[in-house]
Amino acid sequence: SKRIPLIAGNWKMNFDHLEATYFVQKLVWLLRDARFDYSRCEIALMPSFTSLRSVQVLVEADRLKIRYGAQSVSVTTQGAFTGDVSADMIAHLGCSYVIVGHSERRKYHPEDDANIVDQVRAVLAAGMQPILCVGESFEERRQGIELDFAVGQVHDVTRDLSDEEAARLIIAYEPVWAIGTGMVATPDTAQEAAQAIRDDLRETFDAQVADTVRILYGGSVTSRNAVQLIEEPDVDGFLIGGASLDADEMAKIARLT
Ligand code: G2H
Repeated sequence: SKRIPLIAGNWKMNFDHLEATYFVQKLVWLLRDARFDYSRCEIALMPSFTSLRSVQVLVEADRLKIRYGAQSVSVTTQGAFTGDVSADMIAHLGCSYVIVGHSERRKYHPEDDANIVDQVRAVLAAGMQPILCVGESFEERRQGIELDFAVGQVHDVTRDLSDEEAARLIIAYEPVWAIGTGMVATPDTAQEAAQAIRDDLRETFDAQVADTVRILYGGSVTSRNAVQLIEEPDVDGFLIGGASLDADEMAKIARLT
């Protein structure tokens, strides 16, 4: 593929800052031991807000080639919003990415389409790349409308973006039925959705945008099932939850690219 793959670990609400720094050191050691070539693929970790500063200090002190980001962001820039964290605060911690619209956020927090569009804009304005999560539930798949649904979720966000903004998007196709369930999508299913999303980008933007945007697969990815998934032409990497809590798994998956 013309795109550099991205292997991103979504730690969700796991690891305090000490565990986070220990993990990063272990992962880097494993990759060094395997003589991993960082030009082959990008590796990113998404810790909790409370770990970001520790990860930044470690990455900068040791000049590590690991990237990192946050799991959500406020849609406002500053002010009386108790408990929220702004895009600039995240960017100033050296973050490259912010996950936006993960299905767990859509479910447990009132994150609707309008809010998700605003988060994407906030992340872009702060100079980072949003990892926009989309994907159908089992119900939509049962009705046979899964592709329209996932493409529609992407379209809700992209329709207001310029070509330059859209080119900086990363999209994660994460069917809700595959998240944390052990029911991974087949390579065909992942490719079909990624291709439908890319086709829609091609219709909405310059062809170059569609060729640039990385589309990840997420949902019960492990080093075993990743072998086949990464072969698909429109799957440009993974957003990994459970398996990203295991440094050996992350190193193995990165080495498949
Ligand atoms: C999907 C994924 C990471 P898991 O949420 O975003 O988690 O790999 O545990 O299914």
